[in-house]
Amino acid sequence: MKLTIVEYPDKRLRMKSKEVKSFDSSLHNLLDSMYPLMMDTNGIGLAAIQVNHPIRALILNIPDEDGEQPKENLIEMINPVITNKEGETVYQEGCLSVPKFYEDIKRYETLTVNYQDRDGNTKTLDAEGLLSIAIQHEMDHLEGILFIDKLSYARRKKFEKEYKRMLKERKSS
Ligand code: Y12
Ligand code: CO
Repeated sequence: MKLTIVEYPDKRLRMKSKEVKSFDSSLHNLLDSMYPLMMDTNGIGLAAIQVNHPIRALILNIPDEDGEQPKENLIEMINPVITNKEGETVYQEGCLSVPKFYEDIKRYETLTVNYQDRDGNTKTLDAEGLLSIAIQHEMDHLEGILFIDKLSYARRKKFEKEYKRMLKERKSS
């Protein structure tokens, strides 16, 4: 399946993703196609809505201590729900749908998430560190929320100005 990343300010990123009810080959094909795209673009997380499939599915592959992202570490989450969240942490986030921009964002430090795997089996995961942050970032995509929505008014204004300039430069080169 040929997939491309939908980029801000595309309105498709603002849709609320639908619950996955069929754990069939079309879901598996989508997940199988998202993985190489995420790896080729140096991503650590990608939600299906970012490739124009507004369903509650996301993938994550957090780099290990050597900075490697072996496929064994790939996590596929379908219909995730956060059941517990604690603490506070700030991390400089980026997003494949908002290229070239990184901003400090406040998130919960740890969380527990219930989800289904690609075959519909129920799972529970306790997450901390970058995994916890990435889960929250990707789950926001399922609600049509982007990390830039969490910026202060002044930071957002600055971002919009710089992003517009970046898009213009990209168009002309
Ligand atoms: C912390 C950090 C990231 C997340 C959410 C997942 N975000 C990403 O995976 C972002 C990846 C990304 C990759 C880029 O590199 C390429 O596109 C080749 C990138 O660079 C450019 O756009 C030039 C930006 C972002 C949650 C928590
Ligand atoms: Co993102």
